[in-house]
Parts: sequence; C-alpha cells; structure tokens
Amino acid sequence: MTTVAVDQMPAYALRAAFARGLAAMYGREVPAYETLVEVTREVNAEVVATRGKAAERLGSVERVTAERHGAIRVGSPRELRQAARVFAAFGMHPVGFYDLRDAGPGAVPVVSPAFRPVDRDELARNPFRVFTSMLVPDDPRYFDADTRARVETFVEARTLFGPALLALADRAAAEGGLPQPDADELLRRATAAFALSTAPVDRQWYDHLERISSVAADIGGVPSTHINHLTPRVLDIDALQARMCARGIEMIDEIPPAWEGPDVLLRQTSFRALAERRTFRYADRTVGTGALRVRFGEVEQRGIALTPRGRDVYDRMVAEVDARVADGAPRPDAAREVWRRDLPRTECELAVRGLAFFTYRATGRPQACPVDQRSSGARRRSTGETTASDTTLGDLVEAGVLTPEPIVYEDFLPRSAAGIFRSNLAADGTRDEQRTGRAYDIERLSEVLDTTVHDPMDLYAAEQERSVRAAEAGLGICTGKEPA
Ligand code: OOG
Ligand code: NI
Repeated sequence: MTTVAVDQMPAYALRAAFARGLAAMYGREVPAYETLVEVTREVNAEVVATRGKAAERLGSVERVTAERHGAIRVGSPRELRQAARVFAAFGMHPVGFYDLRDAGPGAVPVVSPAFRPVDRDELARNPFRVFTSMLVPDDPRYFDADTRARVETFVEARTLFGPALLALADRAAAEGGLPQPDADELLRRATAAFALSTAPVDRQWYDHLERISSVAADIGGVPSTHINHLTPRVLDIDALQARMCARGIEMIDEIPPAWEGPDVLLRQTSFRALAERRTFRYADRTVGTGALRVRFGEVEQRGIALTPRGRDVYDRMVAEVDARVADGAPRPDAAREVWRRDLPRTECELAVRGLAFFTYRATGRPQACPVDQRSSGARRRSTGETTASDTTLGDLVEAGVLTPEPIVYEDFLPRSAAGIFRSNLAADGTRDEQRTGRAYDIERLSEVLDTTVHDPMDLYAAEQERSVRAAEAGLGICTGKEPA
C-alpha cells in the first residue's frame, strides 16, 4: 500500500472526481444523458423504497447511483499506452480483453481492454471503469494497404494526451495521488482530453472510413478522442426501459431477460445515437456544419460474477435463445424459459454448484440454505470425487456453516458490447471474409501495454479464495477443493 501525504488527494478521490468531471462535461455536450441519469436516479430510489434492503444486495444505493462506466476509442498502440498512463493516475488498471472483430454481423475493427480498480476496497470507494477500444488498421479484412497506411499516418500525427497531462498522470500513479493544485490540474487536463473536438472533420476521409466501419471513422476520421458514452447503473433495467420508452426514446431489445432468480453478469440496453452538430471541411476546402450520429446513451444493471463453469452455462443459454429466436420465438419469452430451465433460482444454489463467485463468511449459527435436491445431486455427480471424509465448500454452505455473499460482476460482455456498437452503427460496414485478421489475445494486449492485462476470472477467484481461507482459519477446518 502506498502511504499518502495529508494534503494529497489519493487515487480513489481523484478517480471519483474524474468520473464526476467527465459526467458534467458529457452532460453539457449530450443533454439526453442528463435525462437518463435523472430517470435512473428515480428508478433506483423507487426500487429501494419498495424492496428495502434486498434491493441493495449487489451494492448500496449510494454506490449504484454514483456508478458509471465510460467508453472511449483510440487509434494505435501508442495511444492505448498513453490512455493507460492517464487511467493509472486514477487507480484504474487494464482488466479483460474483448475482441469485437469476431462478434458477428456488423463486427467492428477494434480490440478492447477495460480500465478499472482491481481491489475490492478500491471498487467500493469508486468503481469507475472505462471500456477502451483500439482500432486495428492492420486487419486486412477491413483495411486495404492504402487505407491502412493513411489511417496510421493520420493517427501518428495527432496528440490525444499532451506531455503535461502525461507527466502529471505518471506522478500521480507513482505517488498514489497528488497534492493541490496539481490534482486539479490533472483533473482539468484529463477531462479536457475526452471533450468533443470542434476542429473540422475531413468529410471525404470520414466518409471513406465510414464505408468500412462507422467506428473506424469515429476513431481514425477525427482529430481527437471523446467520451462515446457514459453509462449509469440502475437497479431495475426493465422499469428504466419502460420509462424511457414512455418518453419516446427507443431502446434496443436484446437485454437478457428479467426473471425471478438471481441477476447474473450484466444486463445492458442503449438508445440510438443522437445527431450532433459537427464542423466539416469538404473536398473543395470549404468549411461548413453537418451532423454525425456516434454518441448514445446506455444503461446497465449488474449481477453476480459467474465462474468459468457458470459462464459456460450462460453462453450455452444465450446460444439456445438465439436458436429459438431464429426459429421464430419472441426473444423475451424464449430467454425467460431457458433461464428458468438452466439457471439456479437462488444464490445458494449458484454457490453450491460452483456457478458463481461469492465471498464466504463463517456464520455464528447454522442457517438453512435453500438448495433443492435436484441441484445438490447434480453437484455430487459432477464432482465425482466426493467421499464421506471430504467436506466441500458446497457442504458447508448447505449446512449453513458458511454464508455466501455475491461478488458483483465488474466487467463487460463481448456479445453485449458488440450489440451496443451495432445498435448505433449507421450501416454494417464492409469486411472481406476471405482474409485473416491479425491475431490478438490478452497476452498480446499485455505486450502492447507493457503491463499485465488482468483476467477478470482470476481476480474474482482470488477474492473468493481469500475469503474461504479466512473463514476456514476462523473455523479451524479445511475444505476440499471445490469445482470452479
Ligand atoms: C464501446 C461499446 C462497448 C459496453 O458497455 O459493452 C460498451 C463503444 O461503443 O466504444 O461500452
Ligand atoms: Ni458501454
């Protein structure tokens, strides 16, 4: 842990102020965002008023209401490394790898890490995260040699993050914070780096890139980066959706279903990008105003993080829903049916079957865990190694010796991200399927960033493991290895 001087603004305070600063700026730029935040706040207050403490199971209403994620887009490894230095100043580190190039029709030529706090107490103080997409101009499925060279030259010549900002950011990262007035200076410069530029956009160049991909145009066709969206967290996304629709705002309908069991992973929805005035420079060198639709609103509800095994179940459920929808079933009904069939109805069952991540706490007095026989039998069969002398985590949960507390999913979903991108594309763009794209994975992205990109699964597993060891030490026992 870094020791922080008294007059120092620590990383978490800088992060909270950064999120607030971006929200204030984005709200001025995109007034519809203010409406979304207002409706989100109303829904959250109502949910807490009607459901009481249970509504705050996955986060206090204060944390949930303050919670945001942002999305930005950059054009090269150099720009991604610089973005990483800016985020590091705010205690935000690269977590997760998302390849949006392979996400079906309308796939976009970007690969993305997210930047977020990693430690539980840092997340609790302020969980601000930014989904950061990097254009891949060396993917021949999207870009011919000429376009690639032009994009690379264009991106190389611009400066998204100036030297003064990077120097302050590096200092804040090294010292775990900054004193005033440097803290304010960092916040001012960092926020300004994500403002929508008023510099004219070369219309011909923009249009050329847009024929390949609107996202490529939004990254490689303009002189700076900007906040693409800021997403508030809501406690009841269905109520939010209904209310936005009542205001005449159309949302995408792909969100995972509302159902009576525990919320898992992430449910997101977005509304279509609004036309914003932008300045263009035309081929005849005249300058004029026009409009672009690239920035939109998004809202999300967060659920419990799934283990790799739980994620398999989830991915299979999503595939089955798609198949049923292809056969003509309405999505919400198909999804609810599959969810009811395959997903346990209680947190305890998720825990006992090793499908989701929890922290475990030794209970003073054993309490019954509502697990039905069906799932507990399934667990025994699936482990195949349970003997009378083995006490598993699941046994202790079923016996009420350990109480599971859900670990909230702090990350993103490639499918959902692809849907978000797609819902806001003017057109699908073009892609040459005969060619092969450049391979990217979490290791390669770590090399690009010259620092580890954390695997979210490892972070959740480590948190669970720490809590189990602490509970065991308290109880003076040792559990058998639980399947995960
Ligand atoms: C990012 C899209 C992904 C999410 O929440 O999954 C995303 C973008 O549009 O730049 O924000
Ligand atoms: Ni988003």
